[in-house]
Amino acid sequence: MKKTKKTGIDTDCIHAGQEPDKLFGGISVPIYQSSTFAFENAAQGAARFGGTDPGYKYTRLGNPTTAALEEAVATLEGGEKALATSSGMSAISTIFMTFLGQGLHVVSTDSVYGPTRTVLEKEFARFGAESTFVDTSDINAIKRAIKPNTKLVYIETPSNPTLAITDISQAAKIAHSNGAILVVDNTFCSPILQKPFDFGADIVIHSMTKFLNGHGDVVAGMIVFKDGSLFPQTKNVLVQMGGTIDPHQAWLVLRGIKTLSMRVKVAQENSIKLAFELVKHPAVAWVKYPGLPSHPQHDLSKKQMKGPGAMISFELKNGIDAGRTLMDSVKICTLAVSLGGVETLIQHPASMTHASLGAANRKLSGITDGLVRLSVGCEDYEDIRNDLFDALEKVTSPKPQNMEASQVG
Ligand code: LCS
Repeated sequence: MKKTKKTGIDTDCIHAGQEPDKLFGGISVPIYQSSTFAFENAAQGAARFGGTDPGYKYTRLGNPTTAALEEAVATLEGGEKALATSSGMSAISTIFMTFLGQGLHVVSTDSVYGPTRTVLEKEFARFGAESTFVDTSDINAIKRAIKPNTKLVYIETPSNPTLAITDISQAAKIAHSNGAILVVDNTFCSPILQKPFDFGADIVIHSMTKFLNGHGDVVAGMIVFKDGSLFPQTKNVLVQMGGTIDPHQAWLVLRGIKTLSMRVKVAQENSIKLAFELVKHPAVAWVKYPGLPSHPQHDLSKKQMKGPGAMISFELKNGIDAGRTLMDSVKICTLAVSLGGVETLIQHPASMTHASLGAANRKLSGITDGLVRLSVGCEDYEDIRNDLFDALEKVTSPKPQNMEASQVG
């Protein structure tokens, strides 16, 4: 796209980073499926490694298809630079590896995606990094957790799976006034619904496995930087630790992004209708969805999100036994982890995505044993609704709650 003026986000999904190919004019970015790049002569090779020639050298260090994807996502987020990674967890651990270390501290949302917490508590702790997990939807809890050695405030908003919403502006103020940086995992919203840089974030993280790609066929991640200042040190860590993306994977995400805006809007429309119907169902104990006035941060969601999104968490009156019957009875909604794709997925965080946290941490983070998480897709609304409501018909007889999650998902 020859950019003459600022374009809208729907246009950017289709064109940002995606210039027609210079060789033949193909409108789809070519997949440079090459591990290495030939130099014309020894001097050119030396200049590339010396940094005076910006050409490509080796795909772990940079690749044209990957660069197109990085430009696309940086544009969508309103950031200056981006680094694509092999998974969302690779993006997250690269950030921890870059900014934490012996005696350094991170304050994090307690109900983050399970492995984000586990990697800090079990892996980074082995190297002397400290972490404190708090309910960051309570801004005072972040303030209380800050220490002189805090380098990172890490928030996931809305959080997975409790959909708690953290005030990004407030979190940024606290982080900055204590010399720390604010990192926001924007996976649940995508840049279509939330732009953390507009509220003071320094770095945005994505599991591109989710909404950005959206087709359930790729695992990938992205780190986006508001400005260039934190980019070089992070890039060094990423390329040396080796968590970079493969060009074919990068191309699949680029293709997915072309329809990001349409997918998010359809899935969100379905979710709004579903949340308002679910909340009235007699078998349902509660529904957590940012679009419902009953959501504790409903007003904040309207301030910092452009829409309530496509993730719904709910609990049935008869707890996990009823949830299990529901999950075993659906036919169109698929029982699977992951989220943000065109297909509606249903899963049980306590025994699947958040099993690794252990019962005590789950309880502290509000992840109840009966919580069922729905990632609403783009199927016909009536089909999703009827599938779920037919399955809810089977949830009748009350049974005691005796769930003890042990599997790792
Ligand atoms: N951040 C969030 C908010 C996530 O939900 C996930 C994965 C990740 C990061 C990690 O991304 P990955 O490495 O898998 O690309 N969330 C998953 C979930 O809720 N179910 O399965 C994976």
